[in-house]
Amino acid sequence: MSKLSRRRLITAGLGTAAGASGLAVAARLADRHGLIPPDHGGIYGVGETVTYASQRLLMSFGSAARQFDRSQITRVPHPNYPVGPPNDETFERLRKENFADWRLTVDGLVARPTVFSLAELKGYPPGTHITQLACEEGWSYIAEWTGVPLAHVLNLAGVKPQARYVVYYSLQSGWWDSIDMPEAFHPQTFLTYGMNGGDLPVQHGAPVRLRVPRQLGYKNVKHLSRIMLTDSLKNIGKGLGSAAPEAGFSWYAGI
Ligand SMILES: Nc1nc2c(c(=O)[nH]1)N[C@H]1C(S)=C(S)[C@@H](COP(=O)(O)O)O[C@H]1N2
Ligand SMILES: [Mo]
Repeated sequence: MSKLSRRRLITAGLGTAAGASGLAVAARLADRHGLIPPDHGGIYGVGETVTYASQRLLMSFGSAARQFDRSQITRVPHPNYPVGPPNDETFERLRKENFADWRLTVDGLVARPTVFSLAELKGYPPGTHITQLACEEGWSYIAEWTGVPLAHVLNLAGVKPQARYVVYYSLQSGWWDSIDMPEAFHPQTFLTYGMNGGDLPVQHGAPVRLRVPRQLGYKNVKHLSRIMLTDSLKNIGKGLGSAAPEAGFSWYAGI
């Protein structure tokens, strides 16, 4: 069966199941096709599974986040820190030296675990896009982002076929999240080191933040330190895929 007709069949199946026999059947179908988000048992439950599965099947594989004109860039973007920017000694030392000693570790299910410096990341062919960062609280801003597509770095490290999620950690304790492989390899998903033509400001995530423009602000973790590939999120944190669902937010935050 061709990929498209198979997808159409699954989608039709999901829709019918959700309408006719209840959401539980749709969830079972989603499970069979690897479309169960890691936080499916949380307060969003089955409905959350259907949102994730439908978006993944219907539109998200190839779709792109909306891009804007340079004239639409927000003059004063809003930095958001529910708990304040990192102010520990380690971060201050890195910052004073313009992050020369900062390193990004890429490990887990990769053929070649690798450590990257900021200069190395800046040496790869850069990507840019003018996209909106939208917070779940309702505010948003538009900026031009520059970085290396995450796909490039993942390909350098060599993702093993059994990898299903990319987990990413911040230097700021308590901040970590994860995305699935379609999101990780999406061309707009960047390891972002530049914003509006300059370096990424500290309050927006220096030296590098993950920019996931197809998902809400909280997935865009700042001050990255480590990227880890895994086939399961079960043994990480509370097993819900990120710190966000532990606080009541959805793991999949597609917009
Ligand atoms: N390390 C870290 N990453 C973070 C946050 C944070 O407090 N610390 N806040 C998140 C939230 S809730 C949002 S909406 C965006 C805000 O990005 P901004 O500061 O560029 O507006 O960053 C996300 N990434
Ligand atoms: Mo947010």
